[in-house]
Amino acid sequence: MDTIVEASVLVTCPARNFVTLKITTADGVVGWGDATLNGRELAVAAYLRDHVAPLLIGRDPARIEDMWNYLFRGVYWRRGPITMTAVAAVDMALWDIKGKVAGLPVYQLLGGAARDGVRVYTHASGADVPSLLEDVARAKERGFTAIRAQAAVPGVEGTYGVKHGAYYEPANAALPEEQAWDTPAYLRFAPTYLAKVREEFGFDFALLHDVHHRLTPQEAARFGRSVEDLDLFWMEDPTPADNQESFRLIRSHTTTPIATGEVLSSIWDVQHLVSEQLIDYIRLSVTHSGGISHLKKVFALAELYQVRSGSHGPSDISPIGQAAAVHLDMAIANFGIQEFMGYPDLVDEVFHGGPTYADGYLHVGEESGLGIEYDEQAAARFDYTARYLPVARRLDGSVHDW
Ligand code: GCO
Ligand code: MG
Repeated sequence: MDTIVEASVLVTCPARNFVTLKITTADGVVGWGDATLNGRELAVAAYLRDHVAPLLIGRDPARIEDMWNYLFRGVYWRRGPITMTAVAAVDMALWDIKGKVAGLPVYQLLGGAARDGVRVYTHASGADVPSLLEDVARAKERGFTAIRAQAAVPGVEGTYGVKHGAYYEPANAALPEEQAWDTPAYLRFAPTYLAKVREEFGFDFALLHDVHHRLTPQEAARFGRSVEDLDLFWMEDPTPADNQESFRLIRSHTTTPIATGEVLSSIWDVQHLVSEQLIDYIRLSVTHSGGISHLKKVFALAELYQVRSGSHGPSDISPIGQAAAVHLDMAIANFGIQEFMGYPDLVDEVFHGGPTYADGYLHVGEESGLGIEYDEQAAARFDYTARYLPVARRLDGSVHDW
């Protein structure tokens, strides 16, 4: 039996922070796992380094399901984003090792290709409507067949989802920036620019929009109804999913498809949403939801209810997490779409390999394991830099969901 001889936690910041778990076996096989949780990176790093890594030494890397249960059930304290991101990193690294030992890409171990490629959506945004339209045109030129459109609400400085420069990076300050939020202004404005995108570019591509937890169920119902003619692929996170039942009200008033789940991390967080068919797409990511082993079960549950996958894939999930996502996307029956935001150029210096993009799709290669390697020497040049997501306040100064 091969055994785990080393587990180390690596933190780097090539333009943004990433946490990576490296597991090495006695046979010299190395597996990589993504443990990045935006703005809470060091909490996961400490959880892994202080509480998980010592438990891994001497264990059999081949027993992935047993390891998952050991780390989830065995520790008594369970669920939550920090725990589930730490468990995910171990799980991903063990799948990487299993693939490398077998000489097969991970998607083959998950059942093989259920499709030829993984359809992705990218982001288009603008500080005003003309610049949003230019950005949509750029995304179309790059071959994307699915585009998320966001524009800054006039008078609402720092609207979420809008790029400053080439990349959208919301974790932008050493202490959280405070941003104003005005729901009525958003509700008046957003349907008008989504309509302009359709007027300009037609209907032969998927148009997505992220509401980012900004509405009440009743407001979301109104919003969804007001954009029905625009044929959105989805409206994302129309309201927080803390109370899963609140989606029923939205559902009963609009046929605009609903996606949610990027801040959720376990099958129990989505059980009601899925089994009551209150949503259409489930957005849990491999990185934040217990890894490939757990997310595969979430998608299998969703398959029973015709809910499809639509995994979160922002730049705050590392290229290792993104690679793991694409392997899983390749192998499941109820794949919907994968978010693919891309990364700042410096990120390529640390992460080598990974899925390749062509004509609106991501493709994994035939390398064994996850097909991506972490360059420790390059990573060591970039020190962790504190970066926090903003906080939203309504016009009266009270805190709103960001
Ligand atoms: C998305 C998301 C992100 C989040 C970010 C927070 O749909 O891609 O909403 O942009 O805001 O992942 O860390
Ligand atoms: Mg989102």
